[in-house]
Amino acid sequence: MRSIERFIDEALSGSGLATRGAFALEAGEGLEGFSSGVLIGHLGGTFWPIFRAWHAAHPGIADPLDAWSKAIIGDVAHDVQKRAVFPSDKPHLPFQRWAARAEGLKHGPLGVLMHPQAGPWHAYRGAILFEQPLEAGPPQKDRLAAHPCDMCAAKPCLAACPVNAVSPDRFDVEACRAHLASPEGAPCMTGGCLARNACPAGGGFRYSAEQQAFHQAAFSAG
Ligand code: B12
Ligand code: SF4
Ligand code: SF4
Repeated sequence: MRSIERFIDEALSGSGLATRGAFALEAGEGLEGFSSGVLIGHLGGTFWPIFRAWHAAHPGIADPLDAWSKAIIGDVAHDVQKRAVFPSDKPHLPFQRWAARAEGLKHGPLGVLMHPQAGPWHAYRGAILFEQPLEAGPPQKDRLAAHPCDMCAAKPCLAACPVNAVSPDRFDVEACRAHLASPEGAPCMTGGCLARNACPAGGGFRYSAEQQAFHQAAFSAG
């Protein structure tokens, strides 16, 4: 691991977030003057109890997970005097492309990148950008690691959605949202996406029902 990633990880300790690898920026990604970045996110629900306590102390705040991520990662970026960017920034920045570059991950039918250990149970909360290219570090342990979907013959995610929103190459956002808004969508709203939960990959990293209900509420609200 590069020294800057180690420094960022130390600064993030106690937040439940961690670095998720470094990536080179490419031309056309709209971030003139920057060459590289370090991704920040989580595997499983490591941040959930910490975020929940913060949320309880900040009731009524809009988009609380984005606000918490900006507070935590913004402080670290301030410490290293660099710019922080976030998945919620508009126009949207290509976080999944950066993650594919940083961690060698590929998409599965659920539309999320599949992690070799955590399966679909992980996400990105921000990135810190650098003007200079980051020096080459040692090879990432998980880089270009096996893609869980390639080893999943049964593909239960494709059969578990009651409205067939999940298919090998497309996620039907409209069908999913319509189901979530109907009374029949209650199980997906309270316990999480049935298709994501049918996935055998990353079982030990599965989010709690409470965390899944929080994400589903945010997703269905648009
Ligand atoms: C807009 C958005 C949505 C929209 C529309 C998604 C869409 N399919 O277009 C809605 C609200 C529907 C949505 C839903 C969800 N999202 Co969303 N979303 C985003 C957001 C904010 C912007 C995406 C974007 O347009 N980026 C800009 C383009 C230029 O960037 P990009 O890296 O090139 O990303 C595109 C490609 O990777 C492309 N892609 C490339 N190959 C493939 C292959 C397949 C099969 C698919 C489906 C897509 C795909 O998909 C992206 C465009 O949508 C990103 C955060 C971000 N800034 O990227 C999160 C993000 C992609 N979402 C995420 C998640 C977790 C979800 C949900 C599971 C939410 C939940 N309930 O927890 C659902 C599931 C949706 C699904 N099954 O696809 C995570 C994915 C993490 C991961 N492990 O990969 C992200 C990265 C946010 C985060 N904080 O980590 N999302
Ligand atoms: S069920 Fe199988 S194909 Fe579907 S996302 Fe999980 S590992 Fe991939
Ligand atoms: S949340 Fe429910 S409706 Fe949407 S894709 Fe998952 S299983 Fe299907």
